[in-house]
Amino acid sequence: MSTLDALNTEFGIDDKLQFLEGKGGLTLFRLSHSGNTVEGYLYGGHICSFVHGGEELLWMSSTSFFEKAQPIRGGIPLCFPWFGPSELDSLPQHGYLRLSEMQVKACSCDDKAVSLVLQLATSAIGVAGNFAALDIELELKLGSSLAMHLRAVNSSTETQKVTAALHTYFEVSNVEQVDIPALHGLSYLDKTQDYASFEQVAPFAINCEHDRVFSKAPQHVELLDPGNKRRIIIESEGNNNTVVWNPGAEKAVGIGDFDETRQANMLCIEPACALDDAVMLKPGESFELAQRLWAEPIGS
Ligand code: TA6
Repeated sequence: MSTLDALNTEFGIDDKLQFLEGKGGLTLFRLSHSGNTVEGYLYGGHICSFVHGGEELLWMSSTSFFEKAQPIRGGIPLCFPWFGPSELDSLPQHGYLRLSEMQVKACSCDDKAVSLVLQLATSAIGVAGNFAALDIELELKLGSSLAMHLRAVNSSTETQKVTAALHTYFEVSNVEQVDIPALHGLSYLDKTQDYASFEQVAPFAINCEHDRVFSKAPQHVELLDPGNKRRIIIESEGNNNTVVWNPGAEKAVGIGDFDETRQANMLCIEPACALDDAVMLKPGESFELAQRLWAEPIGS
């Protein structure tokens, strides 16, 4: 029996959960419920599409790699167990989870939602250092919204420092014309200016590279997109920060797997625990970072 057949036999749920061959031969899962659809890869537990109310909410780069050892560009990369560059030079930016094949742990379905739980067992990780002793799990729940919970348990005997982000690439009509009112007036560290601290002015008006780590993260954030006549709602839990990122037109050209022709159509808003807000996980302790996403017509 092929791997796909085995997955479908053990975990498939009629038209609600299927496993298929995705790009680059990677294993794709498709969740469908309440008229909404999510597609993602076991590789990285990486969601690449969320169609809500018939509209795609996520931006994907048409020039993304779909091959092991390379991260997927767009959708929702899971940055874990570190966000940004590693403190150890030899390790990859944004952690090893987005470069690791997850396994299916469980699934279920009722009249409200379909759920899928993926796991990355410690034994599956070939990364040096203490990080190898984290048991990582991603729970996805799709109904009228998409909820995702990234969890980890420190199964080692030493305290581990963890940073993380749900690095969500949203599809927008024009990044210069969208706004995120919940972040107005909040202070942020600007990665493009050596992490100097500033206060966010209103409206956002993103017409150049933005790479901002907001230190007080509201748990309810709305991305207003008048051009698409919609607002995307992001409810998060467990994040100390919110990161806002668009590389700007110039830098986008230099990112090999980034479709620069659609740079103005993306904006990352990322619930995160970053920089000085790292979490110190004692042995046996668990970490959880979560978000729930959905869209509503503007004005409603
Ligand atoms: O979240 C923002 C950020 O950390 C930026 O600094 C930018 O480099 C981006 O993530 C993308 O990182 P990546 O490793 O996926 O190219």
